[in-house]
Amino acid sequence: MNYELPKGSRLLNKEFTYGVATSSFQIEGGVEHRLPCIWDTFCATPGKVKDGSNGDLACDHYHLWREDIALISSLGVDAYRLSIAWGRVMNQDGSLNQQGVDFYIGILDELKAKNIKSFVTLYHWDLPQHIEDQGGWLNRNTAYLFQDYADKLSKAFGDRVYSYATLNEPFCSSYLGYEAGIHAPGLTKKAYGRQSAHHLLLAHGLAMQVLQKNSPNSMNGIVLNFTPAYPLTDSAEDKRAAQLADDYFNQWYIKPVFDGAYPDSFELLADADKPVIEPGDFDIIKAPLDFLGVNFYTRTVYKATEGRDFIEVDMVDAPKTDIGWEIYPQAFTDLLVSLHQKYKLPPVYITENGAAAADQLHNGVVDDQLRLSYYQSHLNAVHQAVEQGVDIQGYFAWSLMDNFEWAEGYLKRFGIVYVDYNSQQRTVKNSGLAYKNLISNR
Ligand code: GBH
Repeated sequence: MNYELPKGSRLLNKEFTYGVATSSFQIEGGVEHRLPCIWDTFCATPGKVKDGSNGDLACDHYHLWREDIALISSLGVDAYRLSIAWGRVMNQDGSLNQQGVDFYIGILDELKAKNIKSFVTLYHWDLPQHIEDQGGWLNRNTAYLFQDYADKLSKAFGDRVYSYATLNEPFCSSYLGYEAGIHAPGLTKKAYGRQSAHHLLLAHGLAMQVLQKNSPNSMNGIVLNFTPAYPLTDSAEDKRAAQLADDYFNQWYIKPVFDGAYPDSFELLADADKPVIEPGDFDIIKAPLDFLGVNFYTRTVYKATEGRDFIEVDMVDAPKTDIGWEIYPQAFTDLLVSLHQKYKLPPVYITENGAAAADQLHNGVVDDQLRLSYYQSHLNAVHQAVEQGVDIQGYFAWSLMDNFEWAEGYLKRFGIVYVDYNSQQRTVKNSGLAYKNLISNR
């Protein structure tokens, strides 16, 4: 089993970084050793998470982290992307929780000992509940609390971290959390989505200031997700619909970071939906980055419709993963090339890419053909973007192992390693064995 790439591809270069990714709430468990967060509350609200599950145990990584790092090391990867649970390292009074800090220091030191680069994300959606109780990301002060957290933690970590990302996917935190209600905290108001997005972006800029000061030798940036928008037909109406959707879901989060402005279609917002923006905010938000993390899974197709800017079209006959997302690798290449054309990008890392599949363990083997072919076609798509001039330096598989898939609970599996949730046994899937071969054959 192996993934094939064209001879001479940059993706076969030893300098190209291969990694695996996880996030705190999705794998750690160890809930009694941290503050409650908005996802604990959301999970406890009936009807929000499909299987009624929660993150109390998850993959029990809180206790199994040494074994998990040995597993990561056995895959031969160059890097591991993890996130920090804010409420594990900070107390409610804003002081550091040394026990939580030591938990992550243990991980960072073990990674270093195994020669694995640490890519640390400071916020992957698990906002401490007491901060949500003060308005969460609707409260401007949360951006300053985040800066303070980033400041204290990066001082405590010293020079252990190879790369910091401020936020993972502010689109998900703001739109899914405060506007569509699919994620915690489950609010549903357009004005909330837009205001929380602005405060998240501000939090990113404020955190960049302290990271660049406290940790000048680490590579600091942000991780954004993109779901490229395609028009159903070539009609001017459908093209406009796709363009507006692209602005709303994608460019909204990257344009402020690189250009210090929202897309022009910001002006289409009703006044009541426009976020409060203070003078100087964009100067903070557009802090220079050492890298941009790009997460990609799928595309969405849109058409024009009466009375709305756009409406999503379900591509009924298209190939899809087990979570219903269309498999369309060309969108990955097109996305990377278009970002490169639109913005003055720093080096790009693909910080997440992967597929959900209905995996089964048979005699110690998980033959995940769908995921194997997904990774093959998407590695090719990254190669194509490199060929077209995009400076892509690395690629992380989402995810190291099956884990808590947010509103889908444990029903959807994204790992290249299978997790038996009864025994907590891990089994490398065939997609993971192929990844290991690709990396070692470079
Ligand atoms: C990532 O989010 C997360 O960072 C990670 O924690 C998560 O486990 C992983 O993806 C898998 O979900 O929702 O049908 O409209 C990705 C979030 C996925 C949001 C694609 C937009 C568009 C398809 N994005 N989604 S749909």
